[in-house]
Amino acid sequence: ILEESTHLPSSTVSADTKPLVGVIMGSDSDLPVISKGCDILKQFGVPFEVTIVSAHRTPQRMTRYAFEAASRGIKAIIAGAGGAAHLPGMVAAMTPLPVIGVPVKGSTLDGVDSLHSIVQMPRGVPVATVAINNATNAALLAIRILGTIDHKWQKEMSKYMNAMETEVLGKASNLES
Ligand code: RP5
Repeated sequence: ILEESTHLPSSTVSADTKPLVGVIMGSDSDLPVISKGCDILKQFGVPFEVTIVSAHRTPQRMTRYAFEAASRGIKAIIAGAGGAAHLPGMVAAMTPLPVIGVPVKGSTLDGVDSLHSIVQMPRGVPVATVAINNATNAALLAIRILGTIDHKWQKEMSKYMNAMETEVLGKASNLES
């Protein structure tokens, strides 16, 4: 059901590797933001798929995607959308998988519209919402979720955190010298 598009970053899924993370976005205009999350997934070597699924323009495709994701082996879904950002919430309503919402900043309301649309879910239907435009954190959270079922992702996350700490300590010592 996933269409490949030349406008999307290449997926790290080969014929014999099942994607563990599904990355979807409401429009190709979200791609500059969402591709940052794809970069992290690639960096960690997480098999993922990426495509466009619009809550408003392709509602049947969204429904099919949400209902089929778990049975296809997807463990977490990252959903980015802007404006009336209904995609993450609607997908969460139709799958038992964890859904991570990325509010994408549009041209008029600084992304607060997207943030509120995604974070203000009704009781019973959670969406883990990251900061506006922060697809990097969405990917890191997805990898932490994978770490609960496969220890290798926890080890990779620890390496990433150590490298981050080393980088900051290096900057601090440069500043102090
Ligand atoms: C949302 O509407 C998309 O996620 C996008 O952020 C926003 C605007 O879409 P385009 O008009 O740029 O395609 O559904």
